[in-house]
Amino acid sequence: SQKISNQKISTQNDVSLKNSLLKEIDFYLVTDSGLSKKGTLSDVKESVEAGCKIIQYREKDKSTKEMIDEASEIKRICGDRAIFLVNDRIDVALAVDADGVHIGQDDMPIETARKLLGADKIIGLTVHNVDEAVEAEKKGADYVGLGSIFDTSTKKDAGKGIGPARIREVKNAIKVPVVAIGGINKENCRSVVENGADSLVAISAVVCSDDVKKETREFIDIIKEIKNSS
Ligand code: 3NM
Repeated sequence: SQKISNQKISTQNDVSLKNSLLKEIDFYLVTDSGLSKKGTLSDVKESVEAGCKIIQYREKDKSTKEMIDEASEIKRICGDRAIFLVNDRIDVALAVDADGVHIGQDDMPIETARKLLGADKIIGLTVHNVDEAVEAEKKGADYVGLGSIFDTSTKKDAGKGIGPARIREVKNAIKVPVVAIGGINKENCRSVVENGADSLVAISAVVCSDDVKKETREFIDIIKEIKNSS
């Protein structure tokens, strides 16, 4: 597979390339400064060094100025090695020229986000079921985040886990990549990948550990191994 660096440039205005680029990702890191042991910047650095190819900056407790400073630092760390998305805050994504955003069902409507960001940027949308996933694809989402797969305490309003079988239902209904999120750890991630997830997010399982680099590496190895054997 081509290096992310070449593809990041050639994704411009090409939906199918964006799609194949996103499908290549195994492990997807979402930051959480509240849970992090060593801080968001350290987590991003270690995870990217371990081979993580996509970072989502998710920050709920900092000022806009602090977020812009941190986001530009994350963008620098990602460089050509990883895609850099900002959760929810289209303004922050635009301010630092991130690769795109990840938004939820109650955030800015996807059509509005697309108008502000343009065709080149990646937009991911959180969905919980087949109907929302089909709708997300129709409205131009480049990927969907499906959750919460298992129960989790990381996101207070995540609701009960929908179970990994839902991943297969959603995969069968849409063409854009499906990113699984919520309560995923190294023990239960097998069922997530076997049910067709293109990639998966683990927040607490990675940022609460003493060695983010090692945890990321292990997730990537496990996911690759399962994908290659199925
Ligand atoms: N979104 P952990 S669950 C940020 O269901 C987020 O949409 C979710 O953290 C959703 O890996 C979640 O620690 C938290 O469970 C995921």
